[in-house]
Amino acid sequence: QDARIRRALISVTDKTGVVDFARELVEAHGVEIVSTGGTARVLIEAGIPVVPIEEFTGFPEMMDGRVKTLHPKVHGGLLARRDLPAHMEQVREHEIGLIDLVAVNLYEFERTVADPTTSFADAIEHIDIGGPSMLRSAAKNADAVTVVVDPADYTRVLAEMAKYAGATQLATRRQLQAKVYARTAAYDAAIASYLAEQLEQADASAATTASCCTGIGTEHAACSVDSASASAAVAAPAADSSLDAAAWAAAPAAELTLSLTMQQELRYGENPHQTAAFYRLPGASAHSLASAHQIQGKELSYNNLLDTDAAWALVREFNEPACVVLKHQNPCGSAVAPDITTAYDRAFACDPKSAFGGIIACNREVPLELVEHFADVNKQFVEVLIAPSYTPEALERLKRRQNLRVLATGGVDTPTEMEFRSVDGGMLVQTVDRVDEDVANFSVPTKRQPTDSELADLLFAWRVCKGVKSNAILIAKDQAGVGMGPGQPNRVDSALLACTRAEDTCERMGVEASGFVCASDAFFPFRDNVDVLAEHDVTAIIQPGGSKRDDECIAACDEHGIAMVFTGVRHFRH
Ligand code: 93A
Repeated sequence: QDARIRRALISVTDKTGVVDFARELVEAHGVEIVSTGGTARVLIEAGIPVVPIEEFTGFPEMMDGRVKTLHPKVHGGLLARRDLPAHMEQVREHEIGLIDLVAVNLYEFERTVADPTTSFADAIEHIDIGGPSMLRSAAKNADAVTVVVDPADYTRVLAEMAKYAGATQLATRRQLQAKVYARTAAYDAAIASYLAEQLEQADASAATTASCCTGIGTEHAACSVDSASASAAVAAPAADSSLDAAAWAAAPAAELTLSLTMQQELRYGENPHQTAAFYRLPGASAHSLASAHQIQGKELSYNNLLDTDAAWALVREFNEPACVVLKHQNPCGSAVAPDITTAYDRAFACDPKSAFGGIIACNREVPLELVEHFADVNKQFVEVLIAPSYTPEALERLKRRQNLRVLATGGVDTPTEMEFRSVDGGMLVQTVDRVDEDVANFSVPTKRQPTDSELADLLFAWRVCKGVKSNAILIAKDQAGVGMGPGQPNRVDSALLACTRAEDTCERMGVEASGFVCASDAFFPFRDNVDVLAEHDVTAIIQPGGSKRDDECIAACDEHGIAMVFTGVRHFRH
């Protein structure tokens, strides 16, 4: 197509280089310049002839500039297909002037909201509507229209026009086209992220939280990562970066754009020679780790964050008071009890040796008594304590452990719905794993049904097992996780490990090693697991079922008098 540029529409907030660009368009190529208010003024002052936008559209700029270029004469002039006679007929009929080049850059929304003193109303006024619309129209019609969103491209366009008698090449227009949609997607992502953050802040200030909190890291004031450069360029259907997990799950977006907000620069990564930082996702749940407030203690490390995340994910699965002691991604202690201090005592008792240097997570307000138990009675060295809130007395007592990182989430809610993990050169995205299956759908294929107390322990173990690395086996007794077999590459080793730990726990506590129940995160491939568990006094098992050899396992259970529950759902955690 003839892409000679005869008319250009220039409307820019960043006026860098625009005068020289417009001057050369006019003087070297005889281009007619149409321009909006502020841009037109700058060009006219520089002595460049300009057709004001009002004259071009026959309509005044109105509503404080909210409506300047949103007019069919503009969008018709950009979108008309020069190769279709019907389009060109309509152009003539409605006296539309074709626009061959658009140079637009947008109201500076990102810069405006990066200033913490910006009001909400001011932020909204900085949402550019007309600019992105023109860019998108022009880019859609890149077969005929040259679109320049980046002032750095002015010289390139001029150079090409000089070479090709006032026209640009299709290959160039295609590159400029792609640049436009990347820019408008990043722009919308920044708006969505700002609005989601505002909603969260409103929620957070509505909720009652401990008073003396400071944010983890630099919170909100920190720089917003430019999605075009540093963005991990994942997630969120483009128009909505607030991570609508249900919408995404229904139709995973082919292209996902995510703008991440820097939450905290970390001293280093998993190891001291690795560089690391913590970013906040748009749509982070109100009581997520990313939303938590650090009340006191040393700076959180990369590994602290990983382990605290795993611990918090686990306790928020429980409605009743629950405590988890977590080390290296696995809950080495877990218990529920009528009160949170008892839950802590019982969780700690599961494995005091492993609890050294662990994370404590509680799903209830932490009272003084609990702090006294871990600090004075157990003298437990703790890396991080995370809970919805703390009583004033507990906070006072915690001050004596200056280094202990104490986090308040302000409440307990359901987790952020989407999960991201990186692989070499890529990103995996999934909806979050929750234990929300309906017990009514569980079945018991064995001759023996679990007793009420076995069933209560099975349901407890099933929840905790979700937080254990696969292959995961968890042995529970009296609503506490007494033995754990995490992360073995074969399930029977996990079972053996869990049973041994359970027996050690009982020996240490001076109680009989019996009345164990077992949860397995995925089905048993062979009956050998059942045989091992039976040998170690497990009387009831909960697992998904669905193995080719279920029949073998059911027969083994029946031989040993074990009751087994099938959940039909598995909870791998790799
Ligand atoms: O307020 S808008 O969303 N409505 C419009 O119709 C419109 N047209 C252009 N913003 C609009 N623009 C933007 O104005 C451009 O994207 C550009 O950033 C800015 C240039 O305004 P001025 O030429 O008055 O400085």
